Amino acid sequence: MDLHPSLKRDPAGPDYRRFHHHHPGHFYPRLPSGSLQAHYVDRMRLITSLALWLALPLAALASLGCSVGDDLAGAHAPTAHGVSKADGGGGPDGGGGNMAGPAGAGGIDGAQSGAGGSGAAGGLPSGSSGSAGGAGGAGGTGGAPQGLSTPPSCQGNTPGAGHDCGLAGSDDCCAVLPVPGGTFDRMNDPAYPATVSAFRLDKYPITVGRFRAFIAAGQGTQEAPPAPGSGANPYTGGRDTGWKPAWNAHLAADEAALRSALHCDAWEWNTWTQDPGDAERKPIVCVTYYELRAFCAWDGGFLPTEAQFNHAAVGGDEQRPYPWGSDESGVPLRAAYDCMGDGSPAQQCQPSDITEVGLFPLGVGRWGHLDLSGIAYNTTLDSLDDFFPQVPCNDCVRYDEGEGTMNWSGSGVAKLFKLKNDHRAGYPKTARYYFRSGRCARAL
Ligand SMILES: [Ca+2]
Repeated sequence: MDLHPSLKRDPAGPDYRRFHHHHPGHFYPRLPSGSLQAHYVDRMRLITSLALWLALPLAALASLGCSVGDDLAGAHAPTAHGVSKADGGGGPDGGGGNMAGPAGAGGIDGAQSGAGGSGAAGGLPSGSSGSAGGAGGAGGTGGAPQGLSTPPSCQGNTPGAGHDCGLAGSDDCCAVLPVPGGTFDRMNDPAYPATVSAFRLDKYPITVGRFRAFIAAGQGTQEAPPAPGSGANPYTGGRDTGWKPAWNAHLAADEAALRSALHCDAWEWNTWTQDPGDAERKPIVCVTYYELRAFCAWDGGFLPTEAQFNHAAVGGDEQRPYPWGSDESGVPLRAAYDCMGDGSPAQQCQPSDITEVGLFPLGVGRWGHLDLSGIAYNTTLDSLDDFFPQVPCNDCVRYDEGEGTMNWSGSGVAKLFKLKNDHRAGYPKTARYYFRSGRCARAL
């Protein structure tokens, strides 16, 4: 039986501890995923219990049931598509289970119908917790740029690059939210304390629509590389000095080459389409560390350090196990993971499991950011020359010319443990994966 291409490349599955800086291509056996998924087999029961737990108003409950019902209806259909069984645990990102063949777009309908039913469901975040209420407020930033002008990627107000993101389909895809400075324990481990300065972080991963604007501006290739020194993260004690001309060689030769490269996955787990389509609000995947750096430099930002990203994900001194907190009872409603993002049961893996951004407001982080876990890994600035985080860390970054970089958050096919804020994964900087994306950070 044919395996997913990434399984052929890497039978153990690319993951941290598998990629070693000095032995690129060498991977260790993956960790057993245990029986976590056993807790999530009955989505309807979950939905009911979560709704009761939230004590939602009757109207909101009805709305939720409707939208999820659509998800389920949409998700059952794709199971009829050709599905190739890849051994459990062998999933590209630890996902395992069934890896879908090409096509299988049925689940997308489910996701979109879920979003369509969101007019009322938009109230969900404020009903879940105080911090979630902050996310609702953040949606309001769409109408009024905060201080700085709209990032270049959203100035064209095109699909996925305007005000059509999130569950309600009206949030600013380029929303940027402040993250207060503070001291916290990286990976929720007191052995790795860190202090970060206040900064800003994009609410969402970079969408296909925003990356399309980047390409339309003639960017991202050797024909128009970033200016030397641009895109430097200013919260690294001067260690990140921005774009280096030597990196130009890591960019695609021209636009045609870039467009082709963005179809990195032969099984069509790509989100990029040559023409604008149904995936404009999905995260751009198949991008390299260098392309993400170039994008963020053009868009007025820079890649976050892993300390910055983890700070936002754990909610600083709240030390949340997951971005939303510690609750594990309703995770399928908080993040796209384990191939459930399209509403299907666990491990029914389809390209639709790489969902649009912002469809899981119950997974909101302390400061309003969404998708801090799930859908696709967030690439950070840090190089991978040592597994252990740096100590001490005061706006620290591990920054060199190493081949690997550190990534956080798990993906749409990742097991639950990879969504936790103590999980990070190393991948080569120049590699392209359907489960890796990124988001930009910005100065105050
Ligand atoms: Ca699925």
